[in-house]
Amino acid sequence: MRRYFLLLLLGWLAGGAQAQPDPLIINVDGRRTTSLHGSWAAIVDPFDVGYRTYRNTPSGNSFFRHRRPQHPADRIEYSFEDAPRLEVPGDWNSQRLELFFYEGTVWYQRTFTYRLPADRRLFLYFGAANYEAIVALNGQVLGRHEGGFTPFNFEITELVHDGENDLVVYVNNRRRAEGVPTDNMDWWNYGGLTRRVLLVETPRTFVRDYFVQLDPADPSFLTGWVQLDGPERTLTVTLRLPELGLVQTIRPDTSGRGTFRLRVPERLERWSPEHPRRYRVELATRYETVVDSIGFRTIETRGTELLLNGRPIFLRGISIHEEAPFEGRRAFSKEDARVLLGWARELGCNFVRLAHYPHNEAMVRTAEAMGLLVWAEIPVYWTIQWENPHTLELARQQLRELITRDKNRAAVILWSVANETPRGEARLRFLRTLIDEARRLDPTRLVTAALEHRYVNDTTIVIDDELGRYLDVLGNNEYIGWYDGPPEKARRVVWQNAYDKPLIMSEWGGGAKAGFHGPAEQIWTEEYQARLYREQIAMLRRIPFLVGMSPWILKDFRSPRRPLARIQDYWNRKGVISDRGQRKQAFYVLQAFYRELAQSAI
Ligand code: GCB
Repeated sequence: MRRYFLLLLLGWLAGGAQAQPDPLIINVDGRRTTSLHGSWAAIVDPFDVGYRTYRNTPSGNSFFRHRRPQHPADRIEYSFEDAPRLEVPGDWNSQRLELFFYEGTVWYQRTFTYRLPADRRLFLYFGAANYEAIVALNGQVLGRHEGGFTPFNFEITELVHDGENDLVVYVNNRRRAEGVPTDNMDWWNYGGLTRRVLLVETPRTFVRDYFVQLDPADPSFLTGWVQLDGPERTLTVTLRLPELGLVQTIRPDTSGRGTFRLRVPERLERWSPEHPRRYRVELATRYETVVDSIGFRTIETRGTELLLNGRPIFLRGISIHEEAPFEGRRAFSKEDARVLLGWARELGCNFVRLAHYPHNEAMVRTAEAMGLLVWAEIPVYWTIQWENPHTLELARQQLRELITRDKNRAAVILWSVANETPRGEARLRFLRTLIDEARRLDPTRLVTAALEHRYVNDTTIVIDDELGRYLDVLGNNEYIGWYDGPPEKARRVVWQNAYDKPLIMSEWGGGAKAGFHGPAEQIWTEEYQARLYREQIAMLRRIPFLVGMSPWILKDFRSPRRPLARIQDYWNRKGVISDRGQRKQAFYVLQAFYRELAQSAI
């Protein structure tokens, strides 16, 4: 029934809501943009009256039409003009108490004025909307996007009016069994226009996308491609790296795609955590110059080693959710990123796992500027619908959008395709498709996943998940001392690896309420968590094929799965920093270990 209704709805929207977003424009920071941030009208619509009638048929008075009464007797039972308002960017849960647990529809609306010159194009760009968004401009539906953590854009060149324009966005964050993520996860399902919303103005023909990296096969060369969009697809593009004195002319083919390969001078300084050097990169046509800041490095494996710029590296990491410091809301700003990543630096990290979904672009760019290596991930989490082709397509689309956005970031070394997924044939097929896709889109990085392990006997654990065959780097989550026995169990455990590949312990940890003190045997105390950290560290030191770790987690984060009153109160308390920014004892245990590792690495 539900499906039937959906089909009907999609049909009624006359193709509009079925329409996919246009191909993604990358590096919007390097373009001419207008912010649509600020206060938007927001109608909370738990029963979707904005698009369906009491007979469950599509409503002729959909909110996309944004009608206003013309006569005193006009009955229009909604009003954007008088609706309460929400800040954009921002999740709705943290902005209004009654929306704290809300999962459903909110209709956003605002106006903007614009004058688009005749030779220019205009796009509406969303950093992300969780989970499903349908966008309408001046009463016309542009299309729909599914997936709460990746960007999308629609071209509005032909629809935008000279002067005032009316923008309506339907956002629905209902959890869905067939979705990515599915309906069961350990984080807050923050809904809304959670990231930036921009107008992006371009020339008729413009540089939509590009990839500029060292050639992994021979890093004395820079290779890549540029993708033009528009009528003049064979327009000449000039690639310039002024600090290196490099200039290259690129001649795209009739599909707008042009490739290049050029030798880099000896003096090129590689990007690394110690020296996060980035170069100005310009891509110019006769109509525009797109400027980016790109670092160059190599990443590869050799047996169980991980090599950055040809040298073995140990990843001193921490896992992070995209939640703001000091408060329970989605993070979206540069300032949020600076604080969160600043804490990681204070810990002594050279690596962050941005769990469990693509974080906002400011996080990745700030990590790159600070010299933090990044594990980037899509929300293929726990038990999703492995047999469902729609689910696979969704996962693939999100992976594509993530890689498209971040493929020029030197900080990103790992694409992770899954977290704690159950072994089985259908899952293997599903994830292999994603791994192939990641390699096809980006041959310069390594592919990983956070796996689970198997006890061979009481004390021997083996990582032998068949997915390991297809990954470059193994990730493994383990909770010895929390879900899996007491912390001291770690003393007896021996880890085995079925593959000649490096391992990152992508999660381990336990909960503590900041300020709660007591004996180290007492669960939820800072002392218990610190004890667990000491035991874990002693164990991890003994694993020869270990190349890094990202303990769970930097900061306490909101989760509906954590109802224990007075301790959790809907926060997952495994942070080494509390939701208010207090460092727990475990923070200092980890910091001391990372300082020691950093010293010995010199
Ligand atoms: C896990 C999950 C993570 C959870 C964590 C926990 O294994 O990957 O998302 O939040 O455990 O705290 O239980």
